[in-house]
Amino acid sequence: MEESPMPFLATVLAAVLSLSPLQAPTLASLATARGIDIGVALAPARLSETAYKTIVDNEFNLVVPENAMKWDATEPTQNQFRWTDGDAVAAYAQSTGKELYGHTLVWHNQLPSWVSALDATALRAAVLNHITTVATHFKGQVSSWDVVNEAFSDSGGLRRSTPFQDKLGDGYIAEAFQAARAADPGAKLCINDYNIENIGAKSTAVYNLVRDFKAQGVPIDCVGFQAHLILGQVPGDLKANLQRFADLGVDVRITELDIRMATPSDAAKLAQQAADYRSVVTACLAVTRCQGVTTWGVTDKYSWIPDVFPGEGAALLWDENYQPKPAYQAVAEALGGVTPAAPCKAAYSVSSQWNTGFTGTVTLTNTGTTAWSGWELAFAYTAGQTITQSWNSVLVQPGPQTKLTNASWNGTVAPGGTVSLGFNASWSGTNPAPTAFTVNATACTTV
Ligand code: 9MR
Repeated sequence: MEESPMPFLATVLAAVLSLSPLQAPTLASLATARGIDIGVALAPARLSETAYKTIVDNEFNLVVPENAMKWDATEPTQNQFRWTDGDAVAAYAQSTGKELYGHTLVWHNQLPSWVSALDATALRAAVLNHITTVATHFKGQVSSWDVVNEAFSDSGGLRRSTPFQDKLGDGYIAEAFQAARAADPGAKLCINDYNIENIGAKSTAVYNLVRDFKAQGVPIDCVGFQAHLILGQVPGDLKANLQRFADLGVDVRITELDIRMATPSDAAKLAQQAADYRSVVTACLAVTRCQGVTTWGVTDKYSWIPDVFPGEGAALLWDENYQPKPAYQAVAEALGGVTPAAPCKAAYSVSSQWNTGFTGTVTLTNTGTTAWSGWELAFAYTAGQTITQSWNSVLVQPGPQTKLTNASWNGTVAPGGTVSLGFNASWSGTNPAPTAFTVNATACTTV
C-alpha cells in the first residue's frame, strides 16, 4: 500500500509554522553563506550568562579569546603554563563547531613582569619557548594566530619601543613567525595592529614588513586590522588598503571591530554607527582575500572601552541589555540578509501630565507585508521616567529600557494594521519622549 503523503506534509507544515514570520537569519548563517567569518572576542567566564551564550551560540561562526591566550594568562610564571581559560575557549569552539582564532603570542601588554626583566639572551629564549609551547598546545585547534600584536608605533611608521624591539632588535618579528610556523605548520600566521585601517604611515610600515617577509621567505599568511574605530570615522580608503595588502599575497581580516561614541547613545548616533558597521562589512566583502570580520565583544555591558576612554562606549552590536542595536541590522543587511518582513512605525504621545506623573500612548503600525503574531515593543527613557501601569499590553520591564509585549487579545497585527497601548508613568525634572523604538528587535520609523 502506498504511504499517505500526509505525515510528511504535516511535518513540513509544522516546521514552517514554527518559524515566526519575524525571525531573521542569524549573522552566522548569513556570513557562512557569503563564505566569510563573523567572529567575536569571547570571555569564557561570561558564557554562564544565558543571554551572552545564546548570542554567541547563534550569531557567530568564529571565536577569539579576548584575553585567555595572552602571555599573562598562559605563562604567568616562567615555564609554568596555565591552560584553563584558553582550553575553555577552545572547548567551546570545538563543541559549537566554530572556528578558533588565536590571540596573541607576542605582545607588550598583558606581559608578565618577569619577561620584561630578562636580558636579551634570556628574553630571546623565553619568547621562542613561549611561542613554541603555546602554539604546540593549541595545534590543530587554532586556525590562525596573531603571532605579533601591535609592533608598530602610532606615528612615523616606526617600530614601537617594547622589550622585544628594544632588546632583540628588528629581527624579532621574523624569528617569532618562524617559531610559530615550526610549532604549528597548519595555522595561518598573522600580524595584527590598530590604526592601520587607512593608507598612512603606520599601515605602510606594516605593508613594507609583509612585502619584505614575502620577498625573504619569512612565513606570514595574514594581516589583522583591529578597527577600534570612532563613530563616523571609517576610513574611506579601507577597502583600497585591504586590497593592497591582499595583493601582496596575504589574507586580510577585520579582527577587533568596535565603533565607539560619546555615551549615552541616541537614535542619531546609533544610526551613524549602523552606517559605519555597514561600510566595514561591505569593504571586507569587496576584497576576495578578506576572511571576515570579528567584533571585540558581544555587548556594550562588557567592553574594554569605557575603562580606557571614559565617557565613551556603546561600541558593539548589542546594548547593555542584550538588545540588538541598529548596527546589528546593518551588519545583517550588509551580509545579504533581507530586512525582516515586519518593519514598523511607532507614534508616541503624552495625553496628560501632572507634577509627578503622566499618561501616554504608543501606536504601532505594521508597515511590513506579513502579519505580526506577537510583538514586543522596546524603547529607552533617558530622564528616569518609569511606567507604573499599562493597558492593552503587558509591562515586561519598566525603567530606562522599557519593554512591553502584546496582551492576549492584540498580538496579531495584519499588514497595515495598528495597535495602541496606553500607560501611566512617573517623571521628574524633564519628560523627553523616547526617540527610538523597536518591535521584535527591528527598528521602527518614528512619527
Ligand atoms: O579587551 C581586552 C581587555 O579586556 C584587556 O583588559 C586589554 C588589556 O590590554 O586588552 C583588550 O584587548 C585588546 C586586544 O588584546 C589587542 N588590541 C586592543 C584590544 C583593546 O585594548
